[in-house]
Amino acid sequence: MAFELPKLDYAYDALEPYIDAKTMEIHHSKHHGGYTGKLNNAIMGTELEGKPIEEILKNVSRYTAIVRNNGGGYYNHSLFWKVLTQHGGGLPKGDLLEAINKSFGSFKKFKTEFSNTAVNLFGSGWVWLIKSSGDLKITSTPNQDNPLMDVADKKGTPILALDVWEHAYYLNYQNRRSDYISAFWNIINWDEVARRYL
Ligand code: MN3
Repeated sequence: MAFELPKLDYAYDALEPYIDAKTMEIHHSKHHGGYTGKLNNAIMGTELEGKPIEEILKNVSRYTAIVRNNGGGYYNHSLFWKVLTQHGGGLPKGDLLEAINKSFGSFKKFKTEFSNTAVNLFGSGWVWLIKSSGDLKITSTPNQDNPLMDVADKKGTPILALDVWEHAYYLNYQNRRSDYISAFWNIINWDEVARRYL
């Protein structure tokens, strides 16, 4: 079974005005579609064909840069679309909010630390909220790396992701990455993040 580009749960224009339809269309169909196709081509006929993506990422240091970059790209975007919704924003609830308060002091402090990590990430990469040995942590990765990879500095299970590649925001925000990061907080699907936290 080859990996498939997942369908979005919403229309390309659903996240406007925070993320514009054209950016969503290119990002999903071309960028995510590209990673998916290249991953499939790279593993076709190899021992990796048919393995779950998490399994491939866990041992990614053993494989080629093509598998690392496109396997990460496939996984990262699949998660990113899921943690966004037009009905998003506000505060997380229940156990997740409690865990955030415990790990970061308050939701406000968490938001500041996550946003600063995203603003200050040099070049292309991702910012993550991860579950790691019973705790919540914020981390970033370069390129299409992620915290599931054996090469990651901080490892854990990603429950929230933010794509800070320029292709994620440049059409609408140009060089204003911090405006894109502020907009992100209005479209976070906290129910989905909470589901992944449990
Ligand atoms: Mn991207």
